[in-house]
Amino acid sequence: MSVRQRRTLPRLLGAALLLAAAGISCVGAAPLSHSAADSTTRPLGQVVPVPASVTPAGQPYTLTSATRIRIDEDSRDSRAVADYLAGILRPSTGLSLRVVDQDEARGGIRLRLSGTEKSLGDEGYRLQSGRDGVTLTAHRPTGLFRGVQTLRQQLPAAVEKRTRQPGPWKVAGGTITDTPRYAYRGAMLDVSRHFFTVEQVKRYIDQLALYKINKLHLHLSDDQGWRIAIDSWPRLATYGGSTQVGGGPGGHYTKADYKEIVRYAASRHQEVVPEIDLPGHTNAALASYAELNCDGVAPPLYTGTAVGFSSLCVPKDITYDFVDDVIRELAALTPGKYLHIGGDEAHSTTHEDYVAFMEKVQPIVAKYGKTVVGWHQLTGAVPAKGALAQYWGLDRTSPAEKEQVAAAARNGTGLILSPADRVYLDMKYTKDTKLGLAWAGYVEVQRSYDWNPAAYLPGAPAEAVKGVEAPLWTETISENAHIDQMAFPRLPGVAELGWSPAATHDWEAYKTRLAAQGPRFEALGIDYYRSPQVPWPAAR
Ligand code: TNX
Repeated sequence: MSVRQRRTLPRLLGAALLLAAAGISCVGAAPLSHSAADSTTRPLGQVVPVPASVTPAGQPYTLTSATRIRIDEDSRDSRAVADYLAGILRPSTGLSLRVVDQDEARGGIRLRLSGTEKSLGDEGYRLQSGRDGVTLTAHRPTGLFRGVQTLRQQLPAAVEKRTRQPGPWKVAGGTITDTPRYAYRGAMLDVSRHFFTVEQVKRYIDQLALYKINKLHLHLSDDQGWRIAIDSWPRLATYGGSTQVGGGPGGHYTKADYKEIVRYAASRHQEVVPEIDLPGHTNAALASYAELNCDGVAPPLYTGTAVGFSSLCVPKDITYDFVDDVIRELAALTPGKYLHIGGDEAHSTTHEDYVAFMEKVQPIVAKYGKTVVGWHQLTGAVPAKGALAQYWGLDRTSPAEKEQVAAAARNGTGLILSPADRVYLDMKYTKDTKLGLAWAGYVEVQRSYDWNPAAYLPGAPAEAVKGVEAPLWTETISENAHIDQMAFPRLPGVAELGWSPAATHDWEAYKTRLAAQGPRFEALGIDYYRSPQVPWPAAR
């Protein structure tokens, strides 16, 4: 299917949905009404993120009591993906969907790992669907997992419910071949301003998985709370983690808790990127250990929302013993490649001290085998070779600051794009949004979707852009429902910017596909923001 055809199809579907919402029925492949939409086959490729290539053809596949999930013999990774898929499909369909070796059945859903399909890369997959079955092919297990998300979204939204639902369960016929635009597609959760339990983090991980996000960045320390146990400095967690914004009890992850988050993220093919924010945003640490302060006096714990008032003591040797211990212990808990050292808003650190600090600290990250990520202020020092800078500027950021980041990018520093006035999930949608902040302006759904990461930062080469990330700062966010309201529906748009080819970018087409996610959010219990910019199907 050509790009042009791919882009026309969503428009036609959008028109059909609008007609349906108005109670006008039409004949054809498109849904006739919302309730019919749920039991009608979703056109191939009407998913988020939109696949790179979609070729509808032939008959749909219908799941039945005879359907098996077939895997290659001896592949533990395929079995894990198969069990995950079965776990999603069984409660709603009521089907047994036994996982079997591929030779034990025919047709059905086949998960196939192929050593020769190298062009699918680490995360790509091919989905072939027809009357006899659905085959997902990938070069790596992660590709199968990403393909499963597409398969899930091809099925009616009710498949996401945890109780038995009426079928039929059809997957449109044809072929999807799909690989990501960017290798880094992240979401950040600030567990410092408000603490979130392991269960809450897992819930978010599951939501991110549906949109093919592959990095979970955890902001583990800030002025208001230190959230990870460090054995060599125990008071960081026990005292520094004992409160949060507003003065609640806070909390921290034991090492076992943290390993469980990392394990769970890995089971959803996500890499955890831990962040210890340095040298600013460190009041919780400074309050826990008087000796870390230049004057030797520990400040009180902090439960407000100001930024930029704290700094580690750059000239003191003990500062680097502290940083070495923390990074060593955190790196040991981190199977992933990256370790984020923050570096933002160090307004209480002089420029000279900041540069000196980063010069000493970045080699510590390398010593423990990790690659540095820092907020883009890191480009005001000398970023280590291979480091990534996370750009969180906005339209009104000064040309000089933008150029500093662009120059670093031209010099080999990779960029993760998180422009605050586009993808900060804590920004209010409009003046009426109850939660969130507005310092970067209001960010409605279209604004968060409608930009091009490759051409966003003037003077930065497109190849320097390694991906996108949507941060969720939590000064005003303390419950699952708050996460839902702010992340949905903006997060799927950021996920699409990270995954889908630039040629597919089209707000009109996207908003129709996003609208179709509404019933899925509901089935998943996600309390999303009903943006008036999106033609959500009429409520039943
Ligand atoms: C800026 S973005 C911050 C955070 C705040 C956030 C609130 C960044 C690197 N620093 O400390 O939580 O704004 O939107």
